[in-house]
Amino acid sequence: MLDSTLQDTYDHVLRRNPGEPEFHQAVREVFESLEVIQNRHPEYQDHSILMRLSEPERQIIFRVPWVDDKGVVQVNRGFRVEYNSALGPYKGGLRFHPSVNLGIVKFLGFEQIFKNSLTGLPIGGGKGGSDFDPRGRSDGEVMRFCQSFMTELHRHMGEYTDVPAGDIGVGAREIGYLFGTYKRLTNRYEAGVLTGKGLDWGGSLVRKEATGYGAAIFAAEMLEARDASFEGRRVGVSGSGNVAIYAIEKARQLGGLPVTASDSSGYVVDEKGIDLELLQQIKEVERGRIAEYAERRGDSARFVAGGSVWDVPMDIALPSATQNELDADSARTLVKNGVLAVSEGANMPCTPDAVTVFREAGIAFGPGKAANAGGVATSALEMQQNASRDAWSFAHTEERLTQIMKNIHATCLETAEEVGRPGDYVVGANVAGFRKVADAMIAFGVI
Ligand code: NDP
Ligand code: 2IT
Repeated sequence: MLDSTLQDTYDHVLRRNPGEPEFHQAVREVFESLEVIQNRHPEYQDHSILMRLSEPERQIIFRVPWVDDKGVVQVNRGFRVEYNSALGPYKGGLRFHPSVNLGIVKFLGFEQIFKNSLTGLPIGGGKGGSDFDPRGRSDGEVMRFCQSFMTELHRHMGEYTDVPAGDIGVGAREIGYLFGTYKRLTNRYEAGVLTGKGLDWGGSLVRKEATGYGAAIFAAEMLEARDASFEGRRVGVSGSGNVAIYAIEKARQLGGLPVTASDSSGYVVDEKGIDLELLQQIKEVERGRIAEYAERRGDSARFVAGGSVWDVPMDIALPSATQNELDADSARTLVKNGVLAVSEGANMPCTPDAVTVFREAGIAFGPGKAANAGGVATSALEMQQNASRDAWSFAHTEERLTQIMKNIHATCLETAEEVGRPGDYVVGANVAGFRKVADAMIAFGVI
């Protein structure tokens, strides 16, 4: 149960947003964390900050018609939730996946507010996407879809207004089609209006790697705080997309042995450690399925259709696929197998019950809004480079990313300690992320 004021506000959120369970879940977790500061900060209540934060500043829903390769007209639904601009222009990714609906986009936009605040960089929170399913679509189909999507979205964007990027189903190819369309429609080469761009046309080195690298760095920081490290540890990663691939790379660089990867069909275990080049070839170049990894890798690897990747014994878990992919049963299995740290590469991959299992077992648990903030942080670095018409080296950009992740880790720990919940990264991330946004909203008055 929440305390009575928070419960009233939460009930109000439930009533006003029916049928959006992921949004409710994300809001509830933040409200639970804020109980520890309720009494110390009557001003937040006086200014109805939580009520205001529960309502996006703007929600855009639009039709996306396009013509497939057979000449048939298809219609998808497009979304952009411009959630909160207290700290900067709306910033957050676009997701193309059949499961996308308004509630999913609101949950992701809500998380993004606090994540972006934690980076310490001047970015507000937003998210968008479509129920378009890129799987099995040709390049031409993806291009025509992106062109139609941007034909509507462009009027809501701008480098000082709203700056989208990638997420599930949206990578460099899609950002290219989207940026090309934006440029044509506006007649402006406004590089800072989208991030995750190609390196030849305004993109930043390290952006592609940043989310996965950051999630592994966050895990390393949590381990170090407990006098442990990646060295010689088995690392389990779920997913095999952008975040998973670079979480695997960084885990290996840090001395760990990444042994798993997955997609929605199943998972692979590779006792010799995941072969990064082979994984990149299959997923990034060929856009294939993870089952092919086991077929091509030889004896050390096997594919398990269906099933849970979390059944594989591991010391460090980096869930990097999608929301609610790791439930309480999986969490109990991980704990039984001796997991030391869980760092969320994906957004909200662990269910609330799974988080409770980790908390009660004393496992170091890094919530997504802290652990996967490296992606959006590097997007903000891309915006900095675009604004100054500059391009930084890989080493310099990676150094900035590493420092940002270390700062986020330290902020979470210090804040958790300050509010009487030492070691609780969930409370630390939510309170620290929230305070900056709330204070800015108070400074701006009721707008
Ligand atoms: P990609 O599209 O590159 O990869 C997604 C991976 O997750 C694929 O392996 C996919 O398998 C799997 N997956 C997606 N949806 C499901 C599902 N419903 N059930 C099972 N598996 C699924 O996306 P990203 O790597 O970019 O994103 C992964 C997660 O990280 C998401 O939660 C995203 O919000 C989060 N994130 C991404 C950031 C970024 O910079 N890209 C930044 C911060 C967070 P399949 O191909 O079978 O669908
Ligand atoms: O969830 C996320 O933080 C992202 N998909 C990245 C957002 C961004 O603007 O880089």
